[in-house]
Amino acid sequence: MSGEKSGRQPGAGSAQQDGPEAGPGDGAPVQRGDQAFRRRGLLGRWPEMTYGGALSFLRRNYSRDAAGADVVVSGVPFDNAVTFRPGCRLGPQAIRAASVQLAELKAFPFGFDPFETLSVIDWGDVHLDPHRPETVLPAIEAHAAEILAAGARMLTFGGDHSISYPLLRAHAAVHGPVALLQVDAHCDTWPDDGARMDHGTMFARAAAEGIIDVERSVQLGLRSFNDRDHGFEILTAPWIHRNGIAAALEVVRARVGAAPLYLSFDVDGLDPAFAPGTGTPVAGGLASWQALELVRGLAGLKLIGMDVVEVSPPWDHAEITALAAATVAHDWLCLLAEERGARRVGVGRL
Ligand SMILES: [Mn+2]
Repeated sequence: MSGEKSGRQPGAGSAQQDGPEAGPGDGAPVQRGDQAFRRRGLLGRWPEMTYGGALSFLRRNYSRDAAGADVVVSGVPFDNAVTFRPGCRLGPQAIRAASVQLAELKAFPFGFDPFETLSVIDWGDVHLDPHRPETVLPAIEAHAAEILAAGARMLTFGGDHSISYPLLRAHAAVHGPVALLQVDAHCDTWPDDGARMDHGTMFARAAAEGIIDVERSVQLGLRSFNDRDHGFEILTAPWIHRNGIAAALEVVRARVGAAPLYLSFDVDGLDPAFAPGTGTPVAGGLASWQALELVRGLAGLKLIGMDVVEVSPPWDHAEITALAAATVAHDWLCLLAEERGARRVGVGRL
């Protein structure tokens, strides 16, 4: 399922900056701008104005053809299931907009361009009718099933956290019960009768249905109290602050082992200082740098899918939250690029 070679990748390497640039080796004309719909092939990149152009995630091609794509990025603009402040239906657009600078240079700290080896498309947003709420979760699950059937992995932007439930159902249909790494302020395992549409209960339902293997799963960053742990390993935010991300990664690696790992990143796992743009903020959370260290430390695990949820642009300031969300997603893609042969090149003390 490797992507088609573009053959023209003047954006890679030294030609990324503005100004005169040598054409690629084959003498083809240099392309600039709006590669989200102008690029042929799924690999490589070329120069963009960071402040303009089509806002696909990381400037990848907009496409509804998952064949040949290693990863399909899509948005799920849905926030009917929130319990406090709404607005995260606008999350996918904001994450795409915040991703532009990450599409310019080689990835930090990896030292490679992930899109020389990893083919990624932006599928756009799943069309939903929030006024027929009974249709929403099945539509998300059907979307995910279609992508997974094409052999691609999914990177999905919410939307509120309830969207993880249909996504997990589709992933479990392919992989069996999956290990869940949930970064979150909240447990999201409050009582669920199987019919609720609630961003605070769906992991209790997922555990009860057996689509996640709680014995292999970790909730990380929590700072809300629940009398029941539902069998999850819970690493609270205070525990991480006292013990560090390296210790958290040891627990995660031991717990997950070789199981298929789905990463669900609720941006409210970050402290409100680092993610003000979310509907249910809780003080005392992770810093952006801790979240990035965590994601980068997942290399080598069986990474099957990721979602980033609860980014609510109306509550954001200076795109702080959207940028953090875009960056954790970008770094997860870099791990997949490493699987495909990209090699980390260190400059300076890393
Ligand atoms: Mn959550």
